[in-house]
Amino acid sequence: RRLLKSFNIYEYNSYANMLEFMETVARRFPDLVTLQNLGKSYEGRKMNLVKISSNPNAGNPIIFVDGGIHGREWVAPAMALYLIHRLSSEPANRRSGGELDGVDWYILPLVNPDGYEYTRSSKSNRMWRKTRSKHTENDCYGVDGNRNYGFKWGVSGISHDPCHKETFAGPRPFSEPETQMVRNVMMDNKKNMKLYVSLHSYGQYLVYPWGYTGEILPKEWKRLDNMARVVSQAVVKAGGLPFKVMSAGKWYPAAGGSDDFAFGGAGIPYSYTMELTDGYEFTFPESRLRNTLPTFYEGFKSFGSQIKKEFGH
Ligand code: ING
Ligand code: ZN
Repeated sequence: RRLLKSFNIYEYNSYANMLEFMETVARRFPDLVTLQNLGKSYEGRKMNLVKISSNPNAGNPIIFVDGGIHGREWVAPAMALYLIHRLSSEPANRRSGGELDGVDWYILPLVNPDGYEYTRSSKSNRMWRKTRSKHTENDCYGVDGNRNYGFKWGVSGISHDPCHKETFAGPRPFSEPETQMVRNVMMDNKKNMKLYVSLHSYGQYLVYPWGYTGEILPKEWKRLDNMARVVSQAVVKAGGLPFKVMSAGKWYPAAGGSDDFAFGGAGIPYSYTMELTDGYEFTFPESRLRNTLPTFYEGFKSFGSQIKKEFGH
């Protein structure tokens, strides 16, 4: 049954539709879903964190998933919304052994709503990646949100030129309200937060710290690698493509990413960047969402059961 007349979970929705969807889910499942207003994006769009928990006072391990820090990567917020939809709407999830049994899910589906809406406007640029902030007198806009986090900020894979269209790291770490909000969610919940996953596209990679260098790995790299491989197998079993699993910096080094901050700055023990889909670059066809999003959901179920096994009580 459709939650909203104008809403289809297998479409690329507008920011306004996403906000309405979140509010509708929270209203329909008030004992399960709560919204935390984190503040506003640079252009003033409301940012809601969706918390899904069947027992919010139990001190369960928390899984934090965000998506859409890069405007053009449309499949990322679509997947985050689909995750909200599946987790909240299936009564079996609440029962023993279900996805919500002993694990809490915090989901921020669209970290960069300004950039996303910019890519949706016919007058602008479908390939926009950055935020839409302005830090100079000239006509250049935006910061790469995934170069703006304050862990080893600026040491690799970045530009200091505000006019650089892809990887301007910002005038300083956490210059953007959007990255500040994600940092605050991590820091405010670091005691129980055990897993962070940032959704991007494209390439079908599942990568872990460090991103700032390909020369060294965290001493815990093997357990990061193992968890990712189990997730990849679950996606394959559901009919999806396998993930290429490695450290982000071995793929290509870039500093100031959210996954490095989660792991090295906030001390979250498992942290990943997940690059969804392959073969279509940033324009994954809307018609393929219906068959593809469920395969990724099986990956998140695997994350959930692995986190529960290691940290649940
Ligand atoms: N990819 C990430 C990026 O921000 C990444 C992946 C992050 C690689 C950090 C290495 C280090 O470039 C996309 N799709 O944005
Ligand atoms: Zn990205």
